[in-house]
Amino acid sequence: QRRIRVAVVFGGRSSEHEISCVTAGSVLSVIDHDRYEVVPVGITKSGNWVLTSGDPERLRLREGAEALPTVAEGEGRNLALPFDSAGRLMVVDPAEGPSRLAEVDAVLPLLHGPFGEDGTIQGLFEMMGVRYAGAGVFSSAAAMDKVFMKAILTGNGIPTSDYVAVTDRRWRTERKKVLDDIAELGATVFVKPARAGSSVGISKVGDSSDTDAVVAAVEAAREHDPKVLVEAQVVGREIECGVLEAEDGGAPDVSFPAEVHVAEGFDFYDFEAKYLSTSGLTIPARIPEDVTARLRGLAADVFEAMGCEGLARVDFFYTEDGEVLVNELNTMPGFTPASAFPQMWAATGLDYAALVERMITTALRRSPGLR
Ligand code: G1L
Repeated sequence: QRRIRVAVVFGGRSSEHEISCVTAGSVLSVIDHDRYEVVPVGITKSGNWVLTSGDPERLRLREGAEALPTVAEGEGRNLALPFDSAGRLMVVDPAEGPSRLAEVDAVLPLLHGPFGEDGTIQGLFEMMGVRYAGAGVFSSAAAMDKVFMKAILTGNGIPTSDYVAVTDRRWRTERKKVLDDIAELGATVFVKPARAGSSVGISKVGDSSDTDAVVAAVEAAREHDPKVLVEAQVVGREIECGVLEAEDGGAPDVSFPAEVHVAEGFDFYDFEAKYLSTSGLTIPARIPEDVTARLRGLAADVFEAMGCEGLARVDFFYTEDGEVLVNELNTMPGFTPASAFPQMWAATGLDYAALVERMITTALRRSPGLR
């Protein structure tokens, strides 16, 4: 009997191509090869799909290495994406024919940003009728769009900071009203592109009634996205929880919370500090028990309100007055063994290999189509 076939899709056109490759290396090194046949599918920086090497050694980040691992152009055979007679999309290795890749049992999409975690590749998998790990089309897209995310949270009574959505149309035709609304958010506001994956295009405005400063910040965000979110500042500790879809159809499982310590004076982390060091995390977070319970309950609420599947990381602010607000939802959290999500689950009793196994089994259990 053949092994369960799992495609690991990584690389991609985003600026985080390399971290995706390093993550794939970590995942590939713990997958149980007796149970699973891995089909490593790399996406090059220019968007070509290639059947690549699944050797975790090649994808590992080496001490003192000059270059980070990538999916190089021409390093594997190009894959074709044709439709079969039933109208399903397939992934085909032209050298072998459709036999091998058309029958993938599950996909682990390890891709960041646009065309990765925004619901687009999830749509491709839905069309292929293939099971995949993580959030579906709608949840992925809604989590990527900070404006839709806010609407869903507030609509479900989940606490989050006050905000103003600045669509392109409102910015062109009712700018005065928009600026008035922004000034009502309080003195300090954050201005962000609604759908940017990373921290680009974000600015902090210290005086929200300073029209010139707000206009400059909105225009800076609009360089990245015609839709902009302006949020009231929240001063508080940053606490996050990992959430996993239940294995028994029950309420989602939530990890112990972690506190993230943002180093003073460092606005931008280097690759190493951001992805491969656990130094900025305290797990479990040193917060009162009742706050931990509240956070874990809210993390599960966010997961369900957003219709998440598989996994998610929910980030909170915990203020001096004991208030808890949802800051962000990440449907594809950092996933090397050193990342917060695997670290939180390790502290909760699920090690990295078990976590990867769980992502596969959750994907395999899923029915394609409407769920
Ligand atoms: F497939 C999983 F397990 F659901 C999954 C998918 C993607 C877990 C974690 C991630 N994360 C990433 O792919 C990334 C953080 C490396 C994007 Cl750059």
